[in-house]
Amino acid sequence: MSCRIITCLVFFVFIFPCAEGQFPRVCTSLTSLKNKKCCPIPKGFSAPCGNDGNRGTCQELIIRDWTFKYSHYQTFQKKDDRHDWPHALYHKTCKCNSNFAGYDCSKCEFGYYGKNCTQKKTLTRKNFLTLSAEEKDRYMRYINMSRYYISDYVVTLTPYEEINETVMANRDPTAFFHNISNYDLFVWMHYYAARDTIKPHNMTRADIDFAHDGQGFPTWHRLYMLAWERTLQEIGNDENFTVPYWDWTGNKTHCDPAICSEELLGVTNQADGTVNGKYFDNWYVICTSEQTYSLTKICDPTNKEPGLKRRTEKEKKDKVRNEGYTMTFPTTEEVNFALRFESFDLPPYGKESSCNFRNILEGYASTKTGYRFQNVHTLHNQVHIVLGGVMGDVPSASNDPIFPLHHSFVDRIYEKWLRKFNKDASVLSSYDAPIGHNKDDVIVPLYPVYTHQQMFKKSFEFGYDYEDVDGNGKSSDDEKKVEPISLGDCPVPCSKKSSKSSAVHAGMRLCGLLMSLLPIWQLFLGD
Ligand SMILES: [Cu+2]
Repeated sequence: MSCRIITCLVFFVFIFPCAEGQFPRVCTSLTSLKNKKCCPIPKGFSAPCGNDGNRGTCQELIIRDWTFKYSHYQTFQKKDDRHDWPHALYHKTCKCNSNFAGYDCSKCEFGYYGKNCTQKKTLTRKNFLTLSAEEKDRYMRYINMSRYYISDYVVTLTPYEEINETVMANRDPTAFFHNISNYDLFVWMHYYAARDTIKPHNMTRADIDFAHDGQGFPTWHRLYMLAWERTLQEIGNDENFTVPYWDWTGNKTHCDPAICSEELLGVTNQADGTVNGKYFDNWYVICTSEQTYSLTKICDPTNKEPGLKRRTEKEKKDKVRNEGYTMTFPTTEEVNFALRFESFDLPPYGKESSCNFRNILEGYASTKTGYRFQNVHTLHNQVHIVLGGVMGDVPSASNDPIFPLHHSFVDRIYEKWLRKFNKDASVLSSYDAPIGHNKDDVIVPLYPVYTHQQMFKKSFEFGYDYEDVDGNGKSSDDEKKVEPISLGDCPVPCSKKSSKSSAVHAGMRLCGLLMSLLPIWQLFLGD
């Protein structure tokens, strides 16, 4: 049955107008690129950006000046296409009014609906395990459909410099842009953000990642998940659909059989690691580590490898024995440990930082001590490693449809933190985080453009909520222990309560001094 549906879909390739992505196809004509303008006329309107309907105007694209001096990672500025994205191709884009959104202002901002985008709705992301059989299947059905619906975004493997030279010589650039299915677009965007620096001169640098290993990890993935969810809503013609979350804390070494079943996310064959199931007969992967290993060119998403793999139980045991990895899923206690940290992130705002929420959640700092040590992989990272296969390789991880379920749960933890501590984007560093991760940096390569700052807001702002998380970030899986609770080996933040006692004042000053020395101390402890 599933095979018949798939075969049928293969013969009917749909052109479907959805997804946030690389570049809108409509903006890759010679005229558009020559004018450095991406201001399309939406369907049903007669002016760019739907200006005749007061939806938006074509304006100068103002993003943070990518040539400014960052305190870290300066050496590769101007040498990686992503630094100037999307400004390398477009200087003018649509700026949408009120709740209108999208590259041509034909859509609504996240959370808004209706013809005039005035209807606000809050959808609930639910626990995958508590969904009805029909709802569970719906997720897989939409994911599967998204493999066969061609996006109205296109991707390019050509350096922007070459595109611009072609355009200046009045030659048609359309051959540089490739159609891609909606699912593959999301796989490719994750790869694109996470890949190593390639250009120019075939130089590579592995420690550049626009989505991971830094302050922007939660915000990058929040936008990515919202865009992916929106795409699935459009494909399913189901505006109430939400991506469920997979609470992996209830699992030990295997993915829960209620999720990883024949009917849903597939069963791992213990002989060779291949994933089998109703939706996996024709599964394929793109941009795998083997394909991107040489690092000399951008991955070609049309190069498809059949099948999907996850780590077998034997491979898990070998990894424990040979490399000392923990091959069990993280526990509720570990999640709650991360949620004790009021500091969102600390210098150097990359994977070396200690004693902060972001790096413990991402999984580079210990869930026991709070400190970063090499080869420590916890929470988010640990789940990727235990699952293995493409999930174990950051750039190609989204090839596994379990990725959105995992990241929906990671986003739920981020949301609990936002509600618990009630912080705004002023806690984000503007200059000292890795490139692509600073407060005003653009979230590469999701288009239209959003910054990390814009994604540092509670989920209600984007029209969604999590089942069983209240307005203060509390949920049934919170720790029951009463204060004081341990922050591992990390210093306890200084008390903010004022006191007239001079001894208390002196203590607070000393505490403040020690806290300010923490980043320096971390540099010694890090690698
Ligand atoms: Cu990721």
